[in-house]
Amino acid sequence: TTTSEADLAARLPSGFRWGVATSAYQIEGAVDVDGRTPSIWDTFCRVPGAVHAGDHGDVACEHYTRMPADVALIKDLGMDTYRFSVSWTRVQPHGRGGVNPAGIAFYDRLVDELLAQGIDPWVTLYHWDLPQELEDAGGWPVRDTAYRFADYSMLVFDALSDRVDTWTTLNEPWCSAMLGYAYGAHAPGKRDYPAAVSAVHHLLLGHGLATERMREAAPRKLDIGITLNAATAYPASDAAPDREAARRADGMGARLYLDPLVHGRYPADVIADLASEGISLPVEDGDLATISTPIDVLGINYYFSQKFTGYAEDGSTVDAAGLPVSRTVPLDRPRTAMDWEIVPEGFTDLLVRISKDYPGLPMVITENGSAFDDEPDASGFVADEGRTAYFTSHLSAVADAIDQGADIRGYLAWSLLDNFEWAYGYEKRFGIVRVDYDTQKRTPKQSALYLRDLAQQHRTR
Ligand code: PNW
Repeated sequence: TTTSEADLAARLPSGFRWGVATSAYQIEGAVDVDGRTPSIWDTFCRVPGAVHAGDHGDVACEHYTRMPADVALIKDLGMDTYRFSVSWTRVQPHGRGGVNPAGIAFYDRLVDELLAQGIDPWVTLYHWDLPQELEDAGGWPVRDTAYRFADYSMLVFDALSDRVDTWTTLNEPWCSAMLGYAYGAHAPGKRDYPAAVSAVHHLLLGHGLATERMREAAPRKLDIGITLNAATAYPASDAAPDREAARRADGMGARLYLDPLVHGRYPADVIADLASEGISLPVEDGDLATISTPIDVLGINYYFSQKFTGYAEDGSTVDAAGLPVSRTVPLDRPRTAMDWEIVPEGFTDLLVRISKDYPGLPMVITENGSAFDDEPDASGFVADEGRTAYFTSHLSAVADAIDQGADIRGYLAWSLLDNFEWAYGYEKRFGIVRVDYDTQKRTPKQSALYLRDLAQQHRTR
């Protein structure tokens, strides 16, 4: 209702940013035009069984050609910020060498279009689409990829930093490293845990190298940072094995990234856990100083939290390999279409915890949202009650965190459009705008109108 919208809007600080987010491979299509070459996602989508229904990003939302209308849509929805990612292989088709003028031209036009509509562009340099040629040379498990990323970042920075104020190096390095190299769920589909741990370090090193160089070259005061996906890991009980399982999950999911970024050291307990499995991080002299180059903004992507137990079904606390058990148990909450439990207080707990353990770092929610299976009516409108309620509860959770001292500067909904949801293909819909993939017609859902009203209430409160 209008009253609760006004109440919620009133709880958010002045200057709070409202926006929407997307990523290149999920929406652009046009994968073989203007010199773009394949990324690891183009390749992965061709692996039988890798992606739901054999879906791929060849066409996606045709954003590459429909960009001006999509920017007009963002404007119509009253959003002041648009976070998008740059496709590495459009800008630098071989993952090394000079800029591809036809490729960077798209982002040049996008930035101009956004500015003409009064929308702040927010660039994410890497949202998972590594050039296939760099994967063939070893990918993120090899150190050279970090240097290649920094070089690529500077090509984009040199082209757009005259007009773009806010920069994110990496989106969710946990997903790149673990889903990509350990669990095989994302490109490049590897299942090699030690390689994934090396990937973590080289992703963070790439972030640090790029951040140092962008800072050095910044033409004015810019906001540079990284985006992490994180969650609260709750122990299933006070029993030591459950608390230990939650500690391990939090270590691998959050502290392995936050500690080196903010404190310049990897967490000792996580290092020890990895060592017990015979795994080490390939750290060289000076790396941690580079990785902890100060950032201006920490992006947080939040979707769900989980509860962990250290007991197997049979009650034992070690697995067949002699390693401690760690598995999730349900919190018994309603779930989204992703089967992710809806846990708004996990969002509050996460944000308050980060603000206490890593003080002085402004945060922006760079993604938050949900997939639901709602059908459109005959006109294409989707009355997405579940997604709207998800936004309400999670924005309330953000307001709760702010009340408890967290410095949160804005909220970007995931996502502007229904899009290519990675291994789930087009089956899962996160958009606040419905996309009819037969006609490419865009229709704002109820949740989009809700966010528009909320942002409006906030501006005029
Ligand atoms: C994020 N997990 O991915 C990405 O940044 C988006 O591109 C994506 O569309 C969105 O969330 C929805 O999935 C995640 O398994 C993928 O915890 C997986 C996880 C978290 C985030």
